Formats: sequence, structure tokens, C-alpha cells
Amino acid sequence: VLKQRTFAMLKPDVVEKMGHIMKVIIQNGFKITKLKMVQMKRDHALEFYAEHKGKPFLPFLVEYMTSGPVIAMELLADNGVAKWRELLGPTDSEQARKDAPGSIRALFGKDKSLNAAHGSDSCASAERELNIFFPMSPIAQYESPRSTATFK
Ligand code: YYY
Ligand code: MG
Repeated sequence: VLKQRTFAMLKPDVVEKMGHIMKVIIQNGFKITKLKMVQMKRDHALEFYAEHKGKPFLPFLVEYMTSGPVIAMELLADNGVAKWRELLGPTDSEQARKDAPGSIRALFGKDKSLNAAHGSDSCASAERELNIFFPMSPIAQYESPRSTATFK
């Protein structure tokens, strides 16, 4: 099985429980390979949720996601994309408590809107979403050591 990276995000109302939730993530075999806390602006949220353009819940979703800081993470695990969706549980936290009682959304979410966390739904989504939150920093593009002359 291949190691896969995926994108995870703790939504604003569970940021205060980040320690507890990250412990669950790590105990389930994921490595947290990138992490940052950011507050999204309206434009970021609209770009991130572009696939939901026109849906009735989008305005509320954008308002919610910009209401406070979020924790963005890159997670790495065998079959990571599907494995994270599995640990996350169904979109609706109330349904998650019935169908997937140990899942993050069952344990930490409230309903179908305030559902604790996000997970990419495919490898292509993971790449797109990771690139939004973790664009490659220019320094990572250097492959050979710079000459010592640079530092004189
Ligand atoms: O991928 P996932 O997060 O499980 O669900 P999506 O169908 O992609 O919806 C994204 C996001 O939108 C969901 O996590 C909560 C919110 N939402 C909502 O507020 N009301 C709905 N009826 C459906 C989704
Ligand atoms: Mg989705």
C-alpha cells in the first residue's frame, strides 16, 4: 500500500479541542507532516469550496469557516485519503453518532454544518487543497547547495 498525503482541517468551533483531536489522529496511524493555524478570508473559503458554488448551504458555510481560526494539516498514512475520510465519519455528525460512533465527526461535531473537520475526498482534491494552504516555499526549490561566496 502506498503512503498518501491528504488535507485535513479542524473547523473554527473545535480549534480549542485541537490537542485532543490531534491525539486521535496520531493514534490512528497518521503522521502530521504539515500544520498551521490560519484565519480564512471570504475569498479563500469561496476558492476552497468552489465545488459547492450555487448550493444553498454555501453562504452559511463560508460565514462559519471564516468566523475564527482553523487548523490546516497535511496528513500522511497508508491509503491516507480514504483512511482520513473513514476516521472523519459521515458529513452529518448526528448521522455519524449512529453509523460511525468512534469517528471524529461523531465525537466532536454537532450537526451537518458544524461537523468538526474537513477531509479531502480524492487524491486530486488533496493536491488542490494542500496547494491552497501550503504553497511550496521558494527555498524548497533549491536542489544544490549555494556557493559559500553567497555568504561573504
Ligand atoms: O466532504 P464533506 O465535508 O463530508 O461534505 P460536502 O458535501 O463536501 O460538504 C462540505 C461541507 O459543507 C460540509 O462539511 C458541511 C457543509 N454542509 C452543510 O453545511 N450543509 C449541507 N447540507 C451539506 C454540507
Ligand atoms: Mg467534500
